[in-house]
Formats: sequence, structure tokens, C-alpha cells
Amino acid sequence: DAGTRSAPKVVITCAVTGSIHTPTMSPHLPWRPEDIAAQAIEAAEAGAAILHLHARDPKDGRPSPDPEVFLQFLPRIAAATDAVLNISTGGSSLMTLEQRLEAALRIAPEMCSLNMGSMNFGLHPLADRYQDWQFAWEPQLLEATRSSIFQNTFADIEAILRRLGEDCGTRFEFECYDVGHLYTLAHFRDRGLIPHPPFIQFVLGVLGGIGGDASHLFHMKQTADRLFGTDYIFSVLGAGRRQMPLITIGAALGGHVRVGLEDNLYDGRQGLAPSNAVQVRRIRTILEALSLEVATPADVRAMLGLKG
Ligand code: KMH
Ligand code: ZN
Repeated sequence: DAGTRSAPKVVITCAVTGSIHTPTMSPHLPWRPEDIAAQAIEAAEAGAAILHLHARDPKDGRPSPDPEVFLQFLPRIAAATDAVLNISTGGSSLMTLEQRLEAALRIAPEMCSLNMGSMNFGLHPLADRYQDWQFAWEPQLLEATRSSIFQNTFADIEAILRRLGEDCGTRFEFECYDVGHLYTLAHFRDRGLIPHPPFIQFVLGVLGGIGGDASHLFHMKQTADRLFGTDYIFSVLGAGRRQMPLITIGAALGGHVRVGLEDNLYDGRQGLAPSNAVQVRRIRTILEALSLEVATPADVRAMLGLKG
């Protein structure tokens, strides 16, 4: 009886704050270390097995690469949860690669993000929606992205694979924002730099990458199936209001899901999401309605072979 078979488990990643949204955009976006910690812990308690984390300057919330700032919230989260901690190597478009890697190299976490190509990263359209900025850096950062490139050259990707993957035993959330990024991933697999089935994050709806249409998600999956066969695991992230529909389709296709205020500030038509945990609970309800079980951190460690 199919109804009694054990359901496949779905990994919920929660991306708690990111470097895209700014304090004026939502009073619920956590940026002080204590708020990042509190929301991350609440998200883990709600069912997020992986927490994807960026740091922000404790004075004004601007994206920060400072390892000391990461260390103001990571130990608190680790003490309160057993969630897998995933540190961004993307940082923000305005950081150098060395800045982006500093915290991850110091901490050598179980997981890090790894962005699989260079692109424009369309934050500037967000600037048009707001008038009274809380901090002067907010519109300046958004405007600066108009003329900067989110740089992830082949050499950058190789350096991250070697310095974090080979040297620290860190495993990756491979962020693929377009079809070409899947070919780049396959290239590094062919060169022996990705010795394990990759955990691929299909990122849809970022201006500069593939759009947030369901047909694009199917195409990303079909391409990954062709390039990786059954030797890969995928998760889906949708930017902005495409978040919940796209990740629901991703889960129905056998994938994992990412939520969080890094990707979307809203809770559907309810308005601004009051916390990250609200989005975790929202997708959890959907997954359970689809008879899909939510993975624990222990499930993720076993599934991805993390160093623990
Ligand atoms: N901002 C997301 C669309 C990273 O931190 O390395 C992808 C991301 C990148 O999370
Ligand atoms: Zn991120």
C-alpha cells in the first residue's frame, strides 16, 4: 500500500539574512548578531536542517565579511541547535574573494555556498520601491550593484573547491543561477574536483540569472539529469514572490527546498514575513500535505556525507 510506505525526506535550508535585502525593507530582517542567532535558532526549531548564514555589521546592518562578527552568532546557534551551519562564500558583490572567504577559512564549516558563475546581480530594481532609507549605505549598495559584477571566475571556483573543499573538508551548496552554471559544475566534476554527488541549488528569479518560471525549473532539472544522471541532489530557491510556488514544485519533483528572508521578505499575501521561522513553517505545512517528511540535521549529515 503506497500510503504506508515511508516518505522521502526533504531538506529545508533557511537562508536567514543574506546580503541583498536591507533593514529599511523589513523590520523583521535580522542583522544584529543576537537577532541573526535568535531567528536562526527559531528556524531550526521549526524544521530547517541547514542554516545558510551571512554576517552583517552590528552597527548598521551592512553586509560584513568579518569573521569576528560571524563568531558573535555562530557559537550561539551551535549551542542551541544541531542544524548544519552553511556559511556564504558569496558574501556580497562588493567584497573581494579573499574577504568572502575569510570567515569560512577560519571556521572550516560543514557546508558553504559556492556560486558557479559570474553574473550581473540585479539588486538595483529594489531601490526604486523605497524612499525613506534608515541608513545611507542601503541605496548606495543597491545602486553600486548596477555597475559591479558578481564575480566567480573559473579560477575563483577552483580556489574555493581546493581551499575549503580539499583542505577543510567543507561540502558545498552549489548555487546555479542559470543553465550554463550546471555545465561549469560538470566541468569541475570531470576534472575530479567534486568527488561526491553535488548538492545543487537551482536559483531562479534573480535578475541577471534564469527567470522564476516553472518551465525553467524543469529545464534546469532535465539538464542536471543529463549531466549528472542520478549522482546529484537538488534543492530549489526562488527569489521574491516566486519562492513558495517554485520550491513546492521542486519538492514535488523530488528535490529539497530553501526558504528564508535572504530570498524573500514576504509571507505570501500576508505581507512581510514576521520571521524566518514563519517561512519554514509555511513550507513544512505544504510538504506534510504532500506526504513528504522533513529531514533532520542527522539525515542531512548522512545524506551528504558531511564531516559532522
Ligand atoms: N543570494 C542567493 C540568491 C551566497 O550566499 O553565496 C544565493 C546565495 C549566494 O545565497
Ligand atoms: Zn547567501
